Amino acid sequence: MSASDLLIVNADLATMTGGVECGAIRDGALAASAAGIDWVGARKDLPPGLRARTELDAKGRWLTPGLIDCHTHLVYAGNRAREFEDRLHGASYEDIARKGGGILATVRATRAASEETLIRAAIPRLERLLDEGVTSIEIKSGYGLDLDGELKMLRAARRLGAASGVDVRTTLLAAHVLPPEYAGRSADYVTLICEQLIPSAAHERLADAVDAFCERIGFTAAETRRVFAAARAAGLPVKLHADQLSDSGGAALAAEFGALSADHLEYANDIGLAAMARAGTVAVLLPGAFYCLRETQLPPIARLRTHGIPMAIATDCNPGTSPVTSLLLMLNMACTLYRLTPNEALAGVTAHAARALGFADRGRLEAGARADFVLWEIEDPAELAYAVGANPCTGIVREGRVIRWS
Ligand code: DI6
Ligand code: FE
Repeated sequence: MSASDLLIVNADLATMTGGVECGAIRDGALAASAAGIDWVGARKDLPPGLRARTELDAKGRWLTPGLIDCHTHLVYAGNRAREFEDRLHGASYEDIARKGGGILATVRATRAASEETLIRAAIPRLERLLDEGVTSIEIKSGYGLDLDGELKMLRAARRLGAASGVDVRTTLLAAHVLPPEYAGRSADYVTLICEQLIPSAAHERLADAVDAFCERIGFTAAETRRVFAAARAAGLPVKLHADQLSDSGGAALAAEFGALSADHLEYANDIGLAAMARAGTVAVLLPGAFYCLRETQLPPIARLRTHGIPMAIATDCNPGTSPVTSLLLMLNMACTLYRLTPNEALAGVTAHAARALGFADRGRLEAGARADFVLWEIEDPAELAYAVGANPCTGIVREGRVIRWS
């Protein structure tokens, strides 16, 4: 066996490779290089010939895969604190949207901002997520809604990844809301998405996937189908904001196009869930939006379990429904609000979040996986979901490089 860059010993490993209790290996060891994890197992089974340039003592603490935030709208300008106050006084999210506020308020601010301004605004949000051990993140467009604006957002997202060292996956969400200049002409806007925005984003390699908001205040199922057909023609996988505020048939539509994920799903129907199970579509749960909207319709957790649909959890970081920059807080909310088990919650930000982004190489501690992992000052992995406002992240390794270790 050739030498690894890094050997971590004296760690309890939450491998997330299935089974009960997060695939735990007590008193484990892990060898890794920039190219990936070379070996994982119990320390007593370490191959005698295994050598590493650097050895790190985890001092009995827990090591998990790097966390993956698989649904964010991290890049945007401005904020919607006033709208938050309006909602507290009784205005609904949909009322505000119909009056030209909501997503469109952020569209105005984002269109007016330069790429640099968008990056500068997003950095503190990104840093808060990285500080909690996020090593891969998805970032959507959707506040530009024209060629320049959408590509500007995607470029800002790509540059954030390059500057921060975190792996960014970009998603084109041009079908977020109808831009004002297309009022009454939604078919024309969908044509723009299909004939210009998707092909341009694909050609410039700025988008890794395509998403849509299939909803009364977003796009109809028929319009979403057109967008997805164009994504398929461009060779891009799809995801869907599905059944968040009403049953729009989103779950079934996502499954029909073999979507990587269907997200939110509060109002999803059982036919849609069965179709998702057959298609292997991941359910992404977004408890931050549920909480901020004071939603009372719970996503169908029991039925997701019955169907064996993998559940991922993400922040949905956005200025309207989820101004959230803590993935650990989402673990807590997924347990407290949705009654996920702490183990399900941890799988939701590791193994299942990886699947929601189409990654086969991460979210688990296993040989061959990307060398992204996090060390936690905890005695039990359940603490990651249990504590509110704590950040026990004490070590971060990204692609085999030690970013933090104390
Ligand atoms: N659903 C959401 O939760 C976000 N977008 C969407 O389609 C909200 C975006 C916003 O309000 O700015
Ligand atoms: Fe969202």
